[in-house]
Amino acid sequence: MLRHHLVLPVSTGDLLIDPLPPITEREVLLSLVIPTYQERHNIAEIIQLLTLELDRSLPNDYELIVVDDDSPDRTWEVARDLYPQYPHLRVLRRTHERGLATAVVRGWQSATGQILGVIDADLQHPPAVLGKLWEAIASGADLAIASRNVEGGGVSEWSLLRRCLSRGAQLLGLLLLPETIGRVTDPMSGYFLLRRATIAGKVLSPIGYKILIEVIGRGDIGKIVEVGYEFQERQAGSSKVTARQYLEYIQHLLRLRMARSGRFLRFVAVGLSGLVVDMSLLYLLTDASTLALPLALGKLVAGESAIINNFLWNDRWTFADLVRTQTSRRQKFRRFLKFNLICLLGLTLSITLLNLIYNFVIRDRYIANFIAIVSVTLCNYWLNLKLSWRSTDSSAPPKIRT
Ligand SMILES: Nc1nc2c(ncn2[C@@H]2O[C@H](COP(=O)(O)OP(=O)(O)O)[C@@H](O)[C@H]2O)c(=O)[nH]1
Ligand SMILES: [Mg+2]
Repeated sequence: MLRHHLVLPVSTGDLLIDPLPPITEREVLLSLVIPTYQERHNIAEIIQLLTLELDRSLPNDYELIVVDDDSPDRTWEVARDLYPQYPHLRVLRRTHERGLATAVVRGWQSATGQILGVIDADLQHPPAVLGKLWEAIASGADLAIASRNVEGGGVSEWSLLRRCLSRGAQLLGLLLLPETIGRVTDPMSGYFLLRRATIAGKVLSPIGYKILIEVIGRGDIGKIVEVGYEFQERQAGSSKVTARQYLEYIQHLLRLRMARSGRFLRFVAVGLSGLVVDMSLLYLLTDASTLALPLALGKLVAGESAIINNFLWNDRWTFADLVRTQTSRRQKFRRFLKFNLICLLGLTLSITLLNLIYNFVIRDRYIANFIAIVSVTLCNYWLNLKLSWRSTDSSAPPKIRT
């Protein structure tokens, strides 16, 4: 294998992971990123421990990628000097960008593995847990997280204030992004493995420290497994967390919220355009002054035209990012059939709800209709996200040799 005694270049541009690893002389299964800033006193030990662990469980099938943000203590240089002892080690020195979460993505961009991971350099994440995380992935999980909040996990020496801050941050996340933060017990974890395919093709845009919420928020993640671990106290160096990281966390949550709500607003806008199509056609086809076709026939044509209109807009705009890799005619037609089916289901539901609300809850047909439309829109959106666009071609995750 060609050994670089130079520190490797870092990608720039979008924080986008390719579905296929870059072509190199050697591919591996696992690429583990170790973000560092001012860790010269920890880096040798963490590399040694990780190598011992992985030489046992994945001999010759892993790489360790240190991503250092040009630390003034020259961590990158200390790491690079370890090359002769560790053939699986690579070092990236980043000079144009800063921040933990983006460092992790830059590391993954240069990764050759199908499984990507991250672990802190400061020995607070015990390398021994890697084995269990790997097992979870090998048995089909998309994401395996080392967690402080499941059995076997903990933060023994944390002060009450620190525990409260951590729980408070989690609670805020739950309020703003329940569908993301609520999926795991330790959304703040910085120690996990995931399948490349779950985030490939998505433009990531994290701020600050919390790479895991970005991955769950924007990735296409099915099964998640959490493995307990005890967060160790730092022995050398110091934490870089300050009040600023709390602010960045809130900013990050808001950005993710906007990204997700933006999709819903697009869906609603498309729905309104469908309403215009439906109404106009109904007028043109059935009005006495125009074609005067039978009402049922006119409504059928108008309704189906609105469905086609909505499908095309949603496919090109609302869910465009989800279909980037599924552009064949067959895949598109399958999405259309599912969309059609869900719309018909929505219509049935809407009529039923309208009747139920009008007869049993509130005797005002417009309020009843409004409640029915809002409920059905939410239901339609969710079903289409999960069925028509999210998993058009869901194949089983690739089996991994352990
Ligand atoms: N590349 C890079 N790594 C960072 C940065 N900030 C922190 N890290 C690394 O990320 C890991 C976790 O950081 P730390 O400050 O210990 O966070 P804490 O454990 O939550 O207190 C350590 O390996 C740090 O060296 C950064 O801005 N860039
Ligand atoms: Mg730390």
